[in-house]
Amino acid sequence: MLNSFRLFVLFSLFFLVIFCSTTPVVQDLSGVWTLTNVNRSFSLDAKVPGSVQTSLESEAIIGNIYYRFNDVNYRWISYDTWSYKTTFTKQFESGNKYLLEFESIDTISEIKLNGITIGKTNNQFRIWRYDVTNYLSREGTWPNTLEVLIYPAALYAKNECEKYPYPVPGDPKSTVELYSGEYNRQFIRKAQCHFGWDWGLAPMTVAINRGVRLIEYSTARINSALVTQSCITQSTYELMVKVSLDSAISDGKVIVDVGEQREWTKTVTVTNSKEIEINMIIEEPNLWYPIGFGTQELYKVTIRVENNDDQAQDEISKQIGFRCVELIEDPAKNGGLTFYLKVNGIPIFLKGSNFVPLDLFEERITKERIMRFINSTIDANMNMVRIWGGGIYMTDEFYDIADSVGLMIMHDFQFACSMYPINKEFLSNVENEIIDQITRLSHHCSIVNWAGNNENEGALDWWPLDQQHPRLYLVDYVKLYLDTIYPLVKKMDPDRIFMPSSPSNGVLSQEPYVLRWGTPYNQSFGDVHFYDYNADCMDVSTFPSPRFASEYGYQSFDSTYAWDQISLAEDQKVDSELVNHREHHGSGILQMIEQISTHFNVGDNAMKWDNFIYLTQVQQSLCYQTETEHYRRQRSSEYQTMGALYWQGNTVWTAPSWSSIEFHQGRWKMLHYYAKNFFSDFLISPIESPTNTLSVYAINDSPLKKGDQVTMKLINWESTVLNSQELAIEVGPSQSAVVETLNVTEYFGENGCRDRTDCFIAFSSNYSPTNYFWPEYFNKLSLPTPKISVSNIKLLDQNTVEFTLQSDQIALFVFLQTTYSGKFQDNGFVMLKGEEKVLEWHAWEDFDFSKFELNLKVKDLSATFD
Ligand code: BMA
Repeated sequence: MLNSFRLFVLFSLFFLVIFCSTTPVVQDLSGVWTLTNVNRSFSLDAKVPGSVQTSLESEAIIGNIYYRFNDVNYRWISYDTWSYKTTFTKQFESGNKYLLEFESIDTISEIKLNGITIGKTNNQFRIWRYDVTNYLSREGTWPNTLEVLIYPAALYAKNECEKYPYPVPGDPKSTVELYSGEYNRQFIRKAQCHFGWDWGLAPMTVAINRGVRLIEYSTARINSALVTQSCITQSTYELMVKVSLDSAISDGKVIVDVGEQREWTKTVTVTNSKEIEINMIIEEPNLWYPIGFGTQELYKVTIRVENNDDQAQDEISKQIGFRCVELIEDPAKNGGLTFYLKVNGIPIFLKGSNFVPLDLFEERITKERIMRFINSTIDANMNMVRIWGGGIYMTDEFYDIADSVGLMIMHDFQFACSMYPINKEFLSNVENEIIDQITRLSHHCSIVNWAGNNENEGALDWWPLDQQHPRLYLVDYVKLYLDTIYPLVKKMDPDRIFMPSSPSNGVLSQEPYVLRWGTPYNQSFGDVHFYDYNADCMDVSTFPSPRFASEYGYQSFDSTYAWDQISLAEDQKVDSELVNHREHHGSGILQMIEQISTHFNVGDNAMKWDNFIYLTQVQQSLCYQTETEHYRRQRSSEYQTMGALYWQGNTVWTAPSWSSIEFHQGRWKMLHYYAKNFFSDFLISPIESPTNTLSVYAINDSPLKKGDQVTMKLINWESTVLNSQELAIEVGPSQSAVVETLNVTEYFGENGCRDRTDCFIAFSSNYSPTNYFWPEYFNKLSLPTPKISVSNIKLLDQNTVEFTLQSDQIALFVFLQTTYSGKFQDNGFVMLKGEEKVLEWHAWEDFDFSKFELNLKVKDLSATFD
């Protein structure tokens, strides 16, 4: 009797919960839809989220999009009109409300529900929501038909351009032709690199590229919650939560809880309101630190709406981390102002790369690929990536992972290398985009800033048109970034650093908000982007001495493995039609050849496909090493350089590019292994002055004093150690200091080194990777031809192979590759005669251990000798 009574109570409680629970019900509408083009010559099943291009590829209607010239061959797809259709049933409850949500549509579309147009979209970066209560079928069993018609983006952009009262300078004809790209990108809010870039194809994706859902609710639903923080002191934070409800709540409350154990909580009662602001003071939270400076403490913020009977109406949660990010612009030692970040009071040298979309077909950006990229970034001792303005705002996953590993993000708004229109419609479209993205992203502690755009301030005098009418375009620039975007950031995300552009000189005054105009490449203020392809990249005197180098770089080729996936044997020549088709940077190949010939012997062997590829990677690695170490050595100098983000971490297809990671499987080029070394938190870095003084720097990025024992060895090309010296060094926190100086000529002479072509110096230590001083370029030397053997190949665990390398002569830039994707413990290194090197390789995929040896290729510089 007692038992059945208990059951009865439990049952009643269960139903009470079910029927009283009024929280929104979400129906996921992603899945397989039907895709047709306008004349119905194509009809296929297509995944949503997904693009027309990848759907046609999976149904084998077109071939591999990345193969040979297919970027151009398949451009027709983007000129057709496409219809995505699905049906779904929904038990309609009168009195309830129904909302249809698209996280992103790419780009110009019309949305129809049961034949009626419910909305039109014109911005890939907005979240589109429609109240569809009046358009749903009232009969639960009767299916609703949802259709998204997507129109050609290039035609829309062309039309907008033609309607515009005056020209808006952007990519000229020569550039668009070089990229095999498309025109007028500045007239449409679609990822700007979809139109082609100097490292990328122009896929002109047509897509429902993120989630689609139907939300059913009956009471107050949380439409959005903006969660931001302001650092009052390093241990006191103000958390600001702005909740926007879908409909006014007449009587109820909003509760904000911080932490799993509700360490902090605040409840506000609400009467007849849709917009609710809750500010709370958080005392002494555990802080979030960038990687290398502490742990990443994260807290869950839960925002709950309840009615007066304590019944939940809606609830959402976001993950946050408390940290103080300050941009320090103090008078600098050499005039001008400093420009660096302090996080939680610690000055941080920013080390990293610039990020472009992981894939231009967004549906292919899996969590695994994001993880691989971010892990690769962290593995290479980087603490930051800059999300560049010509791509996309990434999905939440990306920022969640960055938050959890301590990777800082500099974030451009998505405008790049162009002037932009400023008509009413465009500006209001941008406003909504900024509101959507700040609302979605502002709680992420990894994001340290918002920047108005990439290089558009610099672009104010790039073209004849803006040179002729400087005021016209300057006024437009101010209207878009300073009068439209900046006030939104100030209002919505006031504690976040705003940079007008990258690069920029920062601001002259915050109130009123006035930029420090003039060339944004001024080294005494703000950040710079620096490229000089004609100068010798191993001569430090050609580099600037800025406060922060947020872009710099040189090109190289992807591996032969990557090219094998997308080309034929006939394409695999340095001057083939395919290579020229994919080299979008004017004179890029010639510049690589010039740079290589300055430092290496370039004969017939060097120009062979795989050797040339190898040489471009060796050269690229040396260029970035030289330039990055130059910036790092200057952290304590009068220049106070405090950041080096090279261009570019990743890329979007197999082509000559600046990237250190290939598109194909996210494999590391040689540069990425070098980055791991040149970004090491503790680094020994030698540099010779024009008067032959070698200064040996020790760079310590950590906030703790560091002592180390450095072994300095003078070695000749027969691998004889002519002199070996131990240096006991000590470097203060966050400092770069000279720990040893010597006169190269005297030191060589005294130690039996014939001349500069006879020897080099190696520096090894406990905390720094081995680094070298090369007194002469490699084409001046007579180098031995080593034989490198591989032995003791062992499987350490399912994913790790260990093996031993040995060389019978000195071997330079020893580069290991396998057909399997994975990463080596070290690569691109130097081996001395007789030296044994035990290395590990970590697999990223299943592989056949018995074939590992066969698949392991070892190359060194001698392969390029004639
Ligand atoms: C920069 C970037 C990109 C470009 C790169 C290489 O200035 O902002 O626009 O791809 O240079 O040219």
